[in-house]
Amino acid sequence: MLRRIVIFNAFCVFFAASLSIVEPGPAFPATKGEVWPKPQQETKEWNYYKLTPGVFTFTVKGKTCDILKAAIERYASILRTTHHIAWKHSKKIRKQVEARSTDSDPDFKGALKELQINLSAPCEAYPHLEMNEKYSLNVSAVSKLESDSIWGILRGMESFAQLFYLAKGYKDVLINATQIVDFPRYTYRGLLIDTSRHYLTVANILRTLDAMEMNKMNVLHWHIVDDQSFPYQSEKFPQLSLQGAYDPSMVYTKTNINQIVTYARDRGIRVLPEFDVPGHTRSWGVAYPSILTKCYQYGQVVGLGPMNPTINVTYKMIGDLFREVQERFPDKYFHLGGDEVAMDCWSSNPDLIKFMQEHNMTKPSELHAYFMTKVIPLLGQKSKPIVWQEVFDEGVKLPSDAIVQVWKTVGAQDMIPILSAGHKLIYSASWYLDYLANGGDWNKFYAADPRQMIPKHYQDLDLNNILGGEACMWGESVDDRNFISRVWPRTSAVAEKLWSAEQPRYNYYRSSVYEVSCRLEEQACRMNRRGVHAQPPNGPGFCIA
Ligand code: CP6
Repeated sequence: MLRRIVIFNAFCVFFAASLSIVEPGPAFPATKGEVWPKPQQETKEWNYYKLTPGVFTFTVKGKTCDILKAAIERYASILRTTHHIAWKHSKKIRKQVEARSTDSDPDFKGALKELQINLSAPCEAYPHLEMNEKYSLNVSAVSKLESDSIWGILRGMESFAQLFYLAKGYKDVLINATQIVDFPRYTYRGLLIDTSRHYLTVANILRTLDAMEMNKMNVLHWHIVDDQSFPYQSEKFPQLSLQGAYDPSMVYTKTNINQIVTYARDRGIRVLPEFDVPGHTRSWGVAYPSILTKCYQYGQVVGLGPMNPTINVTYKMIGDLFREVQERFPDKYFHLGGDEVAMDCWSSNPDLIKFMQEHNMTKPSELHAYFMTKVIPLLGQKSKPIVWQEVFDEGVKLPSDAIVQVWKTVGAQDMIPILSAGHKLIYSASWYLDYLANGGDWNKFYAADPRQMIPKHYQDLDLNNILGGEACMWGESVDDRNFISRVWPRTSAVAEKLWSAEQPRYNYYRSSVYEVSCRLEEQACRMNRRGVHAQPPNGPGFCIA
């Protein structure tokens, strides 16, 4: 026992001696009023203004619509809340800290009067892949926000809200004179949620959309069903969720989906449904076992596997269900999955072996190609397909407007053949949120920039076909309780890589890491102020929320 204590103490002495000296205070002090993700072009002045509720107003100078009206309500409320947090805090500390005064400060330019919003084109009904998100913002006593698109106005209003900061020691909410011209580096900036492995409540999905808006992300990829449960409530096939959901309460009704899609649209976020076929479909088979393949071992049926690609009922059901799903989700794209098909089950089934022989197929991946080739046309004119990379890798002839999502290999390797074939792609291999490293662990996400990964000598590839990327929060290890803090602010790192200007190859030891850390510290605190309980990104620190 004694020896153990001696060894333990020796360790402590060793670490104390090898660590640098610890200074008091936060590891990375939060910035004040820095916009996350960082704007493309920005200049800030020393001059600043004060937010006074009752004085400040939003005014509409150009076109308007319901989306803009809702946004004004929303951001007016956010500013009131920010002011209230400062006021509450100043009450708490007024005995200890002498409030600093702005009275004799030459940089103080008085009350902020208004934000004039000038939208020059009519609103679009829904956000879409090619939407314009560019805006310019000029903060002064009378501030101006301009854009050719409602989506740009939304991004600009978020930036405007983020420029406000709480001044330490006094109750004021301040904003510096600032000029911003801003637009995204990538058009597709997504987050995947998985509501099959664990059910997420509608309230939590709406909160996630709030968080995405705060980070200028624009696609919620909803991996709604999978092997473990079928929470999508279908009108045409009610048995799917009646039998396939974890619990009768754990379903998404037509009304729920409508609410989520509208809430997302109001924030310039697309909702991309995924119904993963032919693999990851075990939950479909609780009510409809006949559409799945019987897997054999030693001549015995041992269970059900992927969908049965050889029978018409499979395609009939997929077609009917997808037409219903297309009515509920207005997006022009539909994610068909196509990943991780258990082909060993297919090649164990005597009926499928016979089918392959009759169709001159030599390997089960040809069955996969056959299946996808039959499913893609079921989407009709209403939507275009997105598929996981296996579908491309296994040689399916994809329509030229299909998008391929890369998830298997970190780096350029899997992207190059897809780009060479002229397809558009979405990259997610570096952004698996279910991989946890130590501490805040956002740094490894921040190091990835998909266009930067392609070696320079691939000059003839069109890097604009890398539309963007997606952080993936697979549901095995997260439920309704830990979901938000697992996703945020780690996903904020992905959001900045996808929005902001290209940065030199990121190196953990560069001094810019410090600057980014301090800005992320502020962003995480800001999210908490607005009701998104993001975890601390950087170790020791504090947040007044
Ligand atoms: N579920 C589905 C998953 C995964 C995929 N598809 C997955 C695979 C590997 C890792 C994480 C998630 N859980 N339907 C692959 C796209 Cl490491």
